[in-house]
Amino acid sequence: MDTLYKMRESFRWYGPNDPVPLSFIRQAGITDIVSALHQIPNGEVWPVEEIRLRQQQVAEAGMVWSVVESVPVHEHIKTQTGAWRTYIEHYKQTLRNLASCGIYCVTYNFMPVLDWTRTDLQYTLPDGSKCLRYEKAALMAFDLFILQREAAPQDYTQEEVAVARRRYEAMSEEEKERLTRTIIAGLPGSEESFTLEQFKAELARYDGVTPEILRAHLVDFLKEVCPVADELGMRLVIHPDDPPVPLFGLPRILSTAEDFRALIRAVPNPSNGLCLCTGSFGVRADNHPAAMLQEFGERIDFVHLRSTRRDAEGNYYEDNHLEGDMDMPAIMKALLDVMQQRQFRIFCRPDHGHQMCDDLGRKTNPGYSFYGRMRGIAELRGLQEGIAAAFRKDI
Ligand code: DNO
Repeated sequence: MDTLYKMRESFRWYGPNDPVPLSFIRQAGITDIVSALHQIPNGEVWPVEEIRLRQQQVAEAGMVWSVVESVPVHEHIKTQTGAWRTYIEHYKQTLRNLASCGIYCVTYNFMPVLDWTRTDLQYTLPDGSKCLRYEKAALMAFDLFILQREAAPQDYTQEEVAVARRRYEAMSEEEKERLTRTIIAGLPGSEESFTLEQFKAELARYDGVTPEILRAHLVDFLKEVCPVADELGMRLVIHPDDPPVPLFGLPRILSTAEDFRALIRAVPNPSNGLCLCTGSFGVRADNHPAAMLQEFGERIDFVHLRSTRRDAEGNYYEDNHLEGDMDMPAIMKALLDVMQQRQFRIFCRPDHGHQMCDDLGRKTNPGYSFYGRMRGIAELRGLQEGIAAAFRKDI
């Protein structure tokens, strides 16, 4: 059994301002930390001294900072405007600095304007815990009637507009404000937050940027940074679109297995990798995370384990890690198989968790409270042990 390659269990930590202390994370049995230098503005080089300082803080708590999530890609790189070439050079330098400190796995995403998006950060479940939820009618109501995006009516069917209108009319002023904040004020890790006017201006930068154009910009970016990462022995893992559907008329380019297939066809460099976020991909019934692990396992160095539960209206909420629509045993089995084939322990973290128990009364980063994630890793670890033990002949 000892020779089995198992998950390298990690937890996200937002740095010294994170309400969850490193000591708690260690007591959850975690060995590796996923972090980022959130204090550095997007597009700037991450200085070696600051990387070392974060490493030291993590080391003092008895763990290792192994994965960066994320080095954000500046909007100008995505739109190829302004100083985008300079930002690419900065990105390369940040990679060199990280590698010189012994950090080789870097997550990023190429979602325009907004990073991940939800409409409710406090959706109460029957057991009293709270989770993150995406409600399509609320998103449409925001787009059509709060933001009043000009092109929005063309993006929806008449039936959808009617649903959104009913939803909007039923909202209190307070609910409208909360929804607006939830969508544009920036979820943890997204680094950007906007007012309604700023948000409109940011969206306008993407007028005329089709998915094909955005994809070409991603390819151009990777053709620049991957050779550097290859040489440094690094892996750049792209995080999928969350949710994996178009929002606010923005192009989406990493929502399916075919999207990643196309990306490695265009940029076959070994450093071009995938962050398999089961919860993001799993929102679409046509995505199969276990099959993606089998197909892209060689390039997956980082896995987010999370399960969503969707309904027929296009809404979903984040369920307990072993519940919801994801076939977590199949995912875990595929993960174990890939790790044995590669003889490599893949970094995995329980992604998000319910706000529960003592965390209910605390201020927490949405999705990143402590107890829910601890429940998640405990269940996932148990699942892994069970599947691993089933390979044994002596029990
Ligand atoms: C949400 C996270 C995202 C993710 C970035 C990666 O919880 O999965 O914020 O870190 O999209 O670039």
